[in-house]
Amino acid sequence: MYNFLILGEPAAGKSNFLRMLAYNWSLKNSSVIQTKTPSKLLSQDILQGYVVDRTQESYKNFEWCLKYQDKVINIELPEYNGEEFLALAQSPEWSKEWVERIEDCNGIILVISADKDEVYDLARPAESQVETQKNDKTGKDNLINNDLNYIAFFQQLFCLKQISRKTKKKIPLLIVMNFWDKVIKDKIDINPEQKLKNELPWFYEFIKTNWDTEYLKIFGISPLGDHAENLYVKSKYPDKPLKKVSDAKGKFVKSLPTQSWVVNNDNPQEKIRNLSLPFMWLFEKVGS
Ligand SMILES: Nc1nc2c(ncn2[C@@H]2O[C@H](COP(=O)(O)OP(=O)(O)OP(=O)(O)O)[C@@H](O)[C@H]2O)c(=O)[nH]1
Ligand SMILES: [Mg+2]
Repeated sequence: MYNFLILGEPAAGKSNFLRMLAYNWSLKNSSVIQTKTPSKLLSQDILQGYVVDRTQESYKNFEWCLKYQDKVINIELPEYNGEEFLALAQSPEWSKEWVERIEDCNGIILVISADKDEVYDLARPAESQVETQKNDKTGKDNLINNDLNYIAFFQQLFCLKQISRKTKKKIPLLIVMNFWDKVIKDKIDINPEQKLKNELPWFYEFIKTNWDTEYLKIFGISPLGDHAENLYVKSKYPDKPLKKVSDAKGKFVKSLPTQSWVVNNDNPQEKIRNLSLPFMWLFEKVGS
């Protein structure tokens, strides 16, 4: 059994990513097949074209039984509200539970919004999603604090996992830059690694210097795909949806298997319609 930790701030898109994985892994021609899925993660809402709402529940682990290249892989992945991660990153004192979670984990998935300015708009109650306004950036302070939060978190993790410059442990760290559909729509010519460097420059340098490069991988992902921005949480779906909103929902549902995609650093414009790709890397690293 592998214990993977999924880390991400509130509204980083963890839950929708997990739901789309659960859906993709239920498809016959998927590279990764699940033999048992946590039922909570097989979301009816997604199948009907609704986004999964922000998580209210506290930390809970879910066990997935998977098959990849004829090998059985059982993994545990948690679901929780991202506030918990934020609180952890901002506090030097970790609860016993979190210390154990860190000690037990064999791999880490860090979900980061590739669209920082708007992430806090998404974090607001979904009503305001109709017109996603740009944050009137209150200086660069946010960014700096953000960097320090991530660095502080990984510093603690290094202590708990006994990682030092001399004794680097080989724990795979997968960083996914989420909402890549927005990056492509904005025609920003950048790859996921450069994006991470732009968003979190101190953290980027920190992690590049201190993590074993063989065990670090950065992808861009769009679990909800090209229609994401016009999809709604079920309870917030407008009574009289605009045409683009009802169209998006219809198109999303009609070809659900091809909605999610991933990009790599070599060719960040090419949408690879295989959401398993980051996990395949993780499975290979964790088994090696
Ligand atoms: N553009 C785009 N937006 C997305 C995508 N996936 C999720 N979102 C948006 O991001 C919001 C937050 O996603 P969640 O999956 O709830 O985020 P989370 O990390 O689970 O948040 P917490 O549960 O609060 O920790 C959603 O309401 C969607 O509006 C995507 O692939 N593309
Ligand atoms: Mg969530």
